[in-house]
Amino acid sequence: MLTIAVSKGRIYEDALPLLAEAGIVPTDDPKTCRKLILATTRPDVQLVIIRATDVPTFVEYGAADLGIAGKDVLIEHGAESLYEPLDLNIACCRLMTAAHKDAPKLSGRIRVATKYVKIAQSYFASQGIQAEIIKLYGSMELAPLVGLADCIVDLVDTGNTLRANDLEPRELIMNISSRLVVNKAAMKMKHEAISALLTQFEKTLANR
Ligand code: PRT
Ligand code: MG
Repeated sequence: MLTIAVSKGRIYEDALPLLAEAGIVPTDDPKTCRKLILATTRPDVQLVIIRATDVPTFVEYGAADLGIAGKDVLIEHGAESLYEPLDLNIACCRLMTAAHKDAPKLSGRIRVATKYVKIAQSYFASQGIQAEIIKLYGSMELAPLVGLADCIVDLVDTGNTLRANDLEPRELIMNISSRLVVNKAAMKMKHEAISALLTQFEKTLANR
């Protein structure tokens, strides 16, 4: 049995066509079904539906053989213990700094609200900017509006969320896409099944 960890939401939606090309179609829809383990049309493959930030943990411990996770989550988690053989080029976005549209260019010692503490720390260090990082778990956009922080570090896709809150994107930190990750032991023990799947994904991606 191969177990693939996927998060509900945009990654799941973008991963479905890719999985389908490999003959993997879940027999339930996680939007309407509360099951956390989904069987698929392939009797040797099941999906586990978990929070995006938990995907590296499940794969690292071998609770899932494979996983699909955003590069943002992988970097923040520290994914040295995982193989990352494929950029799936799905759920693409940009990790950026953002500030109030009327705020001047940031300088001096600044306060930054983000859920990406590690990435933010190393980014501002690399820029020679003294930053105090404030960890938040969501609604980062609120922080500059209520004086909690001078800027935020968050994912931007259309920019609508920033605009709706009078913020604007400032510096690009990195481009983000979702990656396939593989447990190292599973890569050895289930080599045949996993490499067949990798080959199939590569073929689909090459045709896009
Ligand atoms: O939602 P939940 O708290 O369960 O977890 P999550 O937010 O980590 O999961 P989810 O499904 O929202 O995101 C999973 C992954 O999708 C992320 O780790 C990214 O790799 C990828 N991704 C791609 C995004 C976006 N695009 C994105 N736009 N994740 C989040 N956003 C959010 C962003 O944080 C901001 O709030 O969407 C908003 C900005 O979008 P625009 O279009 O308004 O710019
Ligand atoms: Mg979300």
